[in-house]
Amino acid sequence: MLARGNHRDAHSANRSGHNGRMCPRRSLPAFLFAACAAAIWLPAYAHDGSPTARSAFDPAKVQETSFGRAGDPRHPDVVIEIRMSDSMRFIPSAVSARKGQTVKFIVNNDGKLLHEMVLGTAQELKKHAELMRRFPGMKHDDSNMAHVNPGKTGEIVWQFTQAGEYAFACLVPGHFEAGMAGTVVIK
Ligand SMILES: [Cu+2]
Repeated sequence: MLARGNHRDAHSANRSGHNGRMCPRRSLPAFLFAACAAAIWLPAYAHDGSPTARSAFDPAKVQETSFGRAGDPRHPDVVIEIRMSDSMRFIPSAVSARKGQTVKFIVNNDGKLLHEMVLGTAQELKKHAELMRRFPGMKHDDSNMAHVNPGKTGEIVWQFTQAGEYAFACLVPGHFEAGMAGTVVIK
């Protein structure tokens, strides 16, 4: 385990005491759904959602989910580069890693449209996509996703704590439906 005091000290030195985008609502268990619902019903959710705050990893606030948890960006075991394009595909669309590994996904947007990579279980992603269809303007953000503007690069650092087959998708309305999805196999 990390020495929490040391971590916090390093943290505040780097970030001038900004406590990042951590939001109490993240502690809800069904967090994919919760993040979306919170964004719809509680507009204040987006108040601290600056993209740079994503780097504020705090092990004390990491939530275990059915497909793992946010990983420490300073200690990835594997780096996987993923490209997104307006052909509504991820390249590669199938990736794998081993149980327990922290994977840093470097996500490039080669297109002219906004794309995003959202990690989850196939079932959760489907539910989330349905919400995005019903509320196209809604904001959603969490450590299992990266919204990437055209020509830019984003990242997700995720620790897969259990073996299984997981998924990722672009949930910009219409994109998932057009086939913009992939799989992550954890052995
Ligand atoms: Cu997309």
